Amino acid sequence: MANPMSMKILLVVVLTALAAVVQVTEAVNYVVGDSTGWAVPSTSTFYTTWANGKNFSLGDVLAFNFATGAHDVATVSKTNYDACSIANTITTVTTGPYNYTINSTGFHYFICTFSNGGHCNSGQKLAISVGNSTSAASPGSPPTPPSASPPPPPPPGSSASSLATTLPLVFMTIALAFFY
Ligand SMILES: *[C@@H]1O[C@H](CO)[C@@H](O)[C@H](O)[C@H]1NC(C)=O
Ligand SMILES: *[C@@H]1O[C@H](CO)[C@@H](O)[C@H](O)[C@H]1NC(C)=O
Ligand SMILES: *[C@@H]1O[C@H](CO)[C@@H](O)[C@H](O)[C@H]1NC(C)=O
Ligand SMILES: *[C@@H]1O[C@H](CO)[C@@H](O)[C@H](O)[C@H]1NC(C)=O
Ligand SMILES: [Cu+2]
Repeated sequence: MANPMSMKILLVVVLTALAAVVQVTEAVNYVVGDSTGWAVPSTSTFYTTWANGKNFSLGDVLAFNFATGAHDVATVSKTNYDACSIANTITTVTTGPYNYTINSTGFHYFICTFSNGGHCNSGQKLAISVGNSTSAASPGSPPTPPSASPPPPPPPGSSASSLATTLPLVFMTIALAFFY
């Protein structure tokens, strides 16, 4: 028979673990450039500064706010990012605003291809590093997909929101356990 005290300790441990899981799985929505949006910035280091100190994770969203026809969002290699080369883009999205869901770890490079790379040369370029959110892989091993399927943006009523609704229930249950 478990004594009441150890039951309470167990509940606290479970609750703490649950809170940690909720924090880890919560996707963050980043507005690229904040109020500046996705534009030709006033300083060429603007988007580097914006990205500094941010911890991007799988499932997070980068919201590129721009008007269709004024800018675009191209994903490119590091080489083309550095050179602002618009020749070999990986993907190009011309319709704004655009929500990019981070679906792989490592570096991601974005540029605007307008003005034959002129916007990019003026600083409309973004590089982000996405850390390993899952347990550490062995050093030197090739990057492995962290999960079988990349986390899709949670539609209403899916895991994230259902967790949010079940969590208060968990709290209530624990509160009751303390009273009785
Ligand atoms: C980003 O993650 C690292 C390592 O987990 C941590 O040291 C740092 O404080 C985090 N930065 C922010 C802005 O949360
Ligand atoms: C982008 O995501 C934000 C936050 O989830 C949402 O408010 C906005 O409507 C989305 N925009 C597009 C174009 O999907
Ligand atoms: C990640 O998203 C981009 C843009 O939506 C897409 O082109 C690419 O195929 C995706 N990669 C994976 C591994 O799903
Ligand atoms: C992910 O972890 C591996 C192994 O520890 C490391 O080599 C790699 O640089 C990490 N990637 C990122 C984006 O931190
Ligand atoms: Cu542009």
